[in-house]
Amino acid sequence: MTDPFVNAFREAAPYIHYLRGKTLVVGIASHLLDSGSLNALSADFHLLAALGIRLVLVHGCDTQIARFCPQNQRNHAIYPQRRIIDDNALQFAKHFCGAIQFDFQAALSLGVARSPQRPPRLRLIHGNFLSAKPLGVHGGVDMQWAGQVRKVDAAAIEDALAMQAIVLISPIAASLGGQSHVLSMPEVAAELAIALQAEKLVFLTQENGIRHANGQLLANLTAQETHHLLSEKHFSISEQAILTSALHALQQGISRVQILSGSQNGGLLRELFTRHGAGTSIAQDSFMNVRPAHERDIADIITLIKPLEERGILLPRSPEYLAAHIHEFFALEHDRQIYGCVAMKTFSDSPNDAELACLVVSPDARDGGFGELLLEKVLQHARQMGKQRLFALSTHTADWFLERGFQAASAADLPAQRLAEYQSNGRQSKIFILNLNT
Ligand code: 1C4
Repeated sequence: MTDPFVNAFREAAPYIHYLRGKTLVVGIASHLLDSGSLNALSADFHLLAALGIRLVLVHGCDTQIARFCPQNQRNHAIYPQRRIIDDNALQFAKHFCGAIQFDFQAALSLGVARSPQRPPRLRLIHGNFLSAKPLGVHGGVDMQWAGQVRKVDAAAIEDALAMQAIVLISPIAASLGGQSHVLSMPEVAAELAIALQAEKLVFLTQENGIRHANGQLLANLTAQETHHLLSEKHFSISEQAILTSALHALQQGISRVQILSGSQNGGLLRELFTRHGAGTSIAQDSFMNVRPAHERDIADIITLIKPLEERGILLPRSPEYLAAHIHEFFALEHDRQIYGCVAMKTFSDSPNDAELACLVVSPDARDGGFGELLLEKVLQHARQMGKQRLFALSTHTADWFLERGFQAASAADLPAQRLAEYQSNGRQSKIFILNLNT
């Protein structure tokens, strides 16, 4: 039996490799700054930085303003998700943001002190990386010192990241009129991710992720599903603000937004370095994607098919064969990992026929409809190419094909080229045909 630590570490390896040198923007909800989560989070930030991940952290201050300046209410009819910031609230926000920078410095130093092999000192850089503009007057109500992001100085942040520093950004920035404005943390995080073309935008919140109105935690959402959920209006103000900014970031080309608990120990690590992640992941499109396979997928395809070849379920395919025929393959991909494949073979002696071959879904992704998704892709491709019959040969999966409309057939139905191979390999596979004209 393999040690669970060894398994977990091996599972993390491709993610570590993939995230090295990539930029991660992490929005930290203001609730977490009160809850004592900062030390645990900072230890994880330390680890991420040590793994070569470029970190930009943005914290909120909304909970603290609400507590210390209760007169600064929100008025959603006037400006959704934002509160008016008067002089008093602005002063408070400046004090709070100043103090929290020192708390971050202290928490990051703790991570260093705890390590027996003292790692190099981590730099934390904070600066005027943003400019702001006032929200203005809405419906006759002046939002006062509440502002929004005007510009992100991406070049300056890049310079700081190039020094292997963690960049910490507070939700206050100056306008060109020389006034400070309090910004929304989710908006700042999204604008930073867009300006830096970050690999991921992560929101650390008090909740475990996004829940359906019935309480069910939603692990994966598309942008369209998120729009729909937002219209159901069962979210808190902070969740609405995060989801709205997440959608904006996705629209502007960020491929993935993750929302997870910042108070659950190690949640961020689980999200970044395990297959199943933690919390809610939002992407522009569906999570499992079937696309044409490329040469760079060959190693992953070999890992998938080898055990099945050894058990006689699939025909043996050498790396050379795969390299020569990779254009016939489709890969099932999620988060840049290959979870399945299928090939569509054609026959020069029988131009109306195609064969669905090398169909595999990784054991940890089975029974999720992905086999069906791969089949759909081949059907679509075969129809586009004007094929009239699709074959499949199988030793173990007869019912799977019969349940999907294939008919049992005989060797006499095979194209001559395929018949010759069938007779020579002696596998006595069952033969199935789907008529594509019906
Ligand atoms: N028989 C019947 N039903 C099966 C099944 C099986 N062997 N395996 C899974 N199912 C059922 C599940 O019970 C589930 O049923 P339910 O709960 O919905 O009632 C349903 O299928 C799940 O469907 P899905 O769409 O979620 O399917 P996935 O689990 O995503 O994937 C695979 C289904 C069969 C692809 C998956 O189980 C798998 O990878 N199995 C191991 C590989 C395998 O058997 N592949 C089929 C190959 S046939 C070969 C070649 O090399 O070209 C051999 C050629 C020759 O000459 O012999 C092929 C085509 O690759 N041929």
